[in-house]
Amino acid sequence: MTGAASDDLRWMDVALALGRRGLGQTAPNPAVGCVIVREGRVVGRGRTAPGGRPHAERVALDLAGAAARGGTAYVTLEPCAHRGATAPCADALIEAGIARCVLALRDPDPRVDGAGAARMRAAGIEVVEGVRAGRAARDQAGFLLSRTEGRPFVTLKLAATLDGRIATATGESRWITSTEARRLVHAERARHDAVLVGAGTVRADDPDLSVRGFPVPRQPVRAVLSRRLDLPLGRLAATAREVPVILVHGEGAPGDARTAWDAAGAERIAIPSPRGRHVDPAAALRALAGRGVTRVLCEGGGTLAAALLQAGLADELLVFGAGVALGAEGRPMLGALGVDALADAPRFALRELRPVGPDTLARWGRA
Ligand code: AOF
Ligand code: ZN
Repeated sequence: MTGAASDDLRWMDVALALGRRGLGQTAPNPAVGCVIVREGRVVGRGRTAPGGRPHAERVALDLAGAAARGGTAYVTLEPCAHRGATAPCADALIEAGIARCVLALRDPDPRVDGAGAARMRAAGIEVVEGVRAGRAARDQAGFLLSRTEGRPFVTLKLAATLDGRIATATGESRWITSTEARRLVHAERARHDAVLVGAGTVRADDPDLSVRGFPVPRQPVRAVLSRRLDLPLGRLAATAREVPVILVHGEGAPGDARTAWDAAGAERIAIPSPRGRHVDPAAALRALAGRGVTRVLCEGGGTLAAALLQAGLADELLVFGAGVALGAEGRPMLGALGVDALADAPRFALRELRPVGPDTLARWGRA
């Protein structure tokens, strides 16, 4: 590998690390990172601001000022070519006198889609594309999926005993995993745009689903799937005006439940749910994407988790394991999957395995 190429990889890694810090904060916009380097020195750096604007390049250019002239900009996504509230980033880079632009991914947004790179080339900037494209695509999978497939990236969180149980036969489940594991769940919530649960979890746990324990610029939306909207007005209703609650329910949900949740300040999306007992998770995810959600952390319960797995909608699994055994009488972490042949079983590849306090955390990606 040439010196220049290895420098490009190194600086792109810095830009990627910066961009990742914005995950969960920028939707519906992507979490982009940008580093501006001149003569081997960083003169500007930035990431997409919470809320999605200003864009990463704007932040980095403002920091660099005149020092950007003649420099190289490393950007994890193609700079935009469309006029939003401010001038397009491609134009801003040209104006600042950037000599070279290294980017990881093309922006699939139809307003950009190659136009940012083309505009910079036409202005005489040397543009290098595809550097660390794989890593960038993994980091920005939520934005890419929402633009290309109209659905968010889905992380499925599971926490279970050695034998895959989540509660005793009597339903006792607090606390199987450690405080360390639970703290990590809050950090994961902060990296997603929405936390999603099924109606059964709301009925059983009356969860709050917000990020607690450290400050976040933006709390994730709390989303619940409930065909009949037969949910107790607990913690979610009490706090719906502070942190958004979106209820995705069937068109047949009764009027009094709708009125009660509307009065609490929750948002509702009614979708057709003709077959079966549950809201179709694919339709629900599309509805959430339509509300600007690009990354979803599903925290259960077992029925929704199984439905997502069955529909091939779980992109990443986050499995916490506790050193506890509950045996066959314990409640299983997944509902029925309808798998007869091993060849039909959902399969994942291990991405990360580490201890978290006395527990383990395994991160699994698509095989
Ligand atoms: C960039 N740098 O940091 C981000 C970009 O609504 P707007 O005007 O903010 O534009 C949103 C679009 O801009 C979004 O769909 C994506 O294509 C791009 N996001 N582009 O150059 C950034 N966040
Ligand atoms: Zn931009």
